[in-house]
Amino acid sequence: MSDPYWPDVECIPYRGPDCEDALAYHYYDADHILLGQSMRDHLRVAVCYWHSLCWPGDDVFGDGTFARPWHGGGAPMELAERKLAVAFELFSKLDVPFFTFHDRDLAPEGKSHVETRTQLDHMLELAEVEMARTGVGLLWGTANLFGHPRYAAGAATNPDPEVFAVAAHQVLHALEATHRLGGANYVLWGGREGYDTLLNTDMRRELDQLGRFMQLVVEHKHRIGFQGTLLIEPKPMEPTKHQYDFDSAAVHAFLAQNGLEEEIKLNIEVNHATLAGHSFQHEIEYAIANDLFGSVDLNRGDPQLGWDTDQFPCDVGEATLALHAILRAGGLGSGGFNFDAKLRRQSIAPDDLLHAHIGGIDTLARGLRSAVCLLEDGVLEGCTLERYRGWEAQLGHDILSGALDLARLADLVEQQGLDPQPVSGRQEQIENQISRYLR
Ligand code: XUL
Ligand code: CO
Repeated sequence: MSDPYWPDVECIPYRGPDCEDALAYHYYDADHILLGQSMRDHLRVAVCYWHSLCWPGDDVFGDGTFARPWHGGGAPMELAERKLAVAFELFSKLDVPFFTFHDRDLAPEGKSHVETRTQLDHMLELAEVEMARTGVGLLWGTANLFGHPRYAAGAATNPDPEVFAVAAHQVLHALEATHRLGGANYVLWGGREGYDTLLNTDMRRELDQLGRFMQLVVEHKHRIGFQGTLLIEPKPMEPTKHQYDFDSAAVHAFLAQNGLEEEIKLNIEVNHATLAGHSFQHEIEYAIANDLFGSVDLNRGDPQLGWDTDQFPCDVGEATLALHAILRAGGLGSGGFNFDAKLRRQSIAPDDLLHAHIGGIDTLARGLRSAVCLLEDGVLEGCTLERYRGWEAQLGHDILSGALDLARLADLVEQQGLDPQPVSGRQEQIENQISRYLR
């Protein structure tokens, strides 16, 4: 057992909004019941392994700034074991129910495929012990199909079928690892499934390869009896110029084309929505409207920077609207809220990692409290129902049921002298109302 990284910190308690202690939750009261369910079960918070434990704080211009003791000064597997101990110290001190990981976060790649698999197996054994000891569960696992140079031209969409095969080997083991740890979901993020230039890209071929890859994953999921949900995480670009999983709508079309709509749902990330030119709420609403909602990565971007800054969330209004939509649709199901979020490079003190998560989780908790109040008072339901009321009457029914064709509809307009009048959309009034509900 290595030394604790935060020796002076106990489990972060809930202290309420008036407490001055920064190492406490001010809004996230895990056992507090809202709409018949605890905040813990409503939010299903997860901490991610890769940014919080693995990332050294480097960027395209500079080296790592964090100097974590488990990042150097030992053999790779020894460091992986130290990292695992700190990871579970972090998860349990934050009192979160879940974590998320890529295969390579847990165990480094070995000199051969067999060694890689053996190393992952060893770390899974240790992770099982830590999960049993702390009660922390796995929200989802995934495979890193973008870091290794072999994936520079994509994994499933690579022009070389041998790369496809190696990616398949990797996903098989990451999926089985997720199954072994009792994961609630398995995520596929197509970080390099796209192109840098169209000049040498056969788009049709690459999309077919991606479709085949997903079918293989679905088949294997059923073969091993994994009950979790498969999720694709849309992102429009970065690292490549264009990624095929551009946004929820693009993934929807891809799933429909490959007969996978019943098999794969979506993991929606706030800043991926922004990068695609949408709001987070749009992506959530699109997924729900098409029965594709799965889970959320809650990290945000920066309004001035056009890349994926992966910042911890701090916008209560945004969290409120997302939670309102999710609650109205029946809740998260097997999904959760994952903090796929990075500290800023200057946040080098060990407790910065705690403050970042506390702030993010409290933002989410405030969003939940506000969304529950909005729902209980039916604020948005009321005005939305009113807006579409005409569709409940005879004309609306006849249009949608197919009772009227285009010609009969046109006749009816003349016969009845229809003269619909514009009505106010009342946007500002609704915005004011929402702002009064923010807790
Ligand atoms: C990258 C991203 C990934 C996925 C998992 O932008 O969000 O970390 O969440 O591979
Ligand atoms: Co993500």
